[in-house]
Amino acid sequence: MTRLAAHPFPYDFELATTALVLIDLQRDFVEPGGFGESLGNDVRLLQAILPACSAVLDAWRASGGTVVHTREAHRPDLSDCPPAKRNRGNPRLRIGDEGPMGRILVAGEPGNQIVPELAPLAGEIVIDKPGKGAFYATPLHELLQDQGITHLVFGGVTTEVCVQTSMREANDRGYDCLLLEDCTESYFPAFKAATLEMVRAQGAIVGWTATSPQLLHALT
Ligand code: TIU
Repeated sequence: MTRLAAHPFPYDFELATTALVLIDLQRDFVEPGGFGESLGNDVRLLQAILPACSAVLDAWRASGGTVVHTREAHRPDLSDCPPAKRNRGNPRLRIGDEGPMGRILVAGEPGNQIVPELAPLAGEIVIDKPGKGAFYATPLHELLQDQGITHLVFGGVTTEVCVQTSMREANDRGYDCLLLEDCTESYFPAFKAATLEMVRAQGAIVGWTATSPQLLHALT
């Protein structure tokens, strides 16, 4: 058993029953010309977490732990993209439109690939998800159940959108969830701070938070 001095109280986990879940660390959100920028965001803020994510991914792999990568991705015919999602707001480019990195948020396009430094290895779980949550309309829960996974350690982007949604979905499915504070980022720093607070409030109502150095120390 491994124990992290997490907030709001220690987080205990066994590596064999814990998966590292990296949410949507794809070019669409962290590079110029993708979905994130099309919504009017400064994507540079998100790039700062990539080294910490990389260190955690390397250490988790070296420990032999289960790794899950997700991508927010739609089918090329957009049959899994509700019009309400595509038509929301007034972005420069909408989902499915052709951008500098290919069609926005469409599976298989260059912008939809996970950033090279975090690219999935053969054997790792890769989930293309049409929603903000990683469990909605995906086989993730069944895949984790098959492997006996009970605990999930989260990183990825953005904190208050796809990460928090996925953590809440996981929490309702009975997983003990930890969010790595320095492996997640938002386009809005205040939203990240608020999300960390609300996740761990009320006795870890959604889950725990800790830092990547704490996890790295525990793994080595
Ligand atoms: N816009 C925003 O902050 N996020 C998303 O649309 N998707 C994810 O968080 N992956």
